[in-house]
Amino acid sequence: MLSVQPGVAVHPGYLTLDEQRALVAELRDAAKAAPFFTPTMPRTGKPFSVRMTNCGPLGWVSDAGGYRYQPLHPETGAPWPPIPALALRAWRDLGGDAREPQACLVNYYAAGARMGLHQDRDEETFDAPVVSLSLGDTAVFRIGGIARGGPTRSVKLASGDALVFGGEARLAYHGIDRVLGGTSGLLERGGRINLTLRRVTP
Ligand code: MD6
Ligand code: FE
Repeated sequence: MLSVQPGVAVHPGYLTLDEQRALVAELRDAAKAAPFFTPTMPRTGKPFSVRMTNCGPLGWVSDAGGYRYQPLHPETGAPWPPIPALALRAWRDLGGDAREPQACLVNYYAAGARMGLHQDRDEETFDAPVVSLSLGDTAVFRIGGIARGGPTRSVKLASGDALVFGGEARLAYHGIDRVLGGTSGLLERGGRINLTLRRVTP
């Protein structure tokens, strides 16, 4: 375990290669039930470069109606598929004593996709940490403090790494600067998948 700053820990190689492959297979099934969609920014309507889907009772979406959690896929109207077993295991291993996760956001980064600095603050409770799993190409993750514009540092997240993000860092600004193409052979078409598990209600 590598402590990045108080509340933020990276667990390099948390998932073995076999587990990473099994999780990708679970996600392939999930994406059949809940296809990846392209979220848009609430005010500008600008599309995200990251494509998303969700698993679990609640899914995070963004469109003209704002950022929110909802129980149904925005395009198919179907409930989200269940959270993959290995993701639930990560939550139980790393999430402390928090209640079961309600949302598992799945982000897909094709070449050139990134995610700007943001806070995760659409949940009704910040008591539980966010547990994140990375699959595929290595990402450059940037993290700062809870005020926008403060100093930041970057950490590389490789395939199989877990990140726990909680405590005094739960509202810290963070984002993905870039994904380093060709650094992993896990995903047939390359790119990166990130799962973030969250508790939404107390
Ligand atoms: C990503 N992750 O790794 C984006 N948020 O692709 C996040 O935005 C994130 O990894 C909160 C906590 C952990 C995360
Ligand atoms: Fe985030």
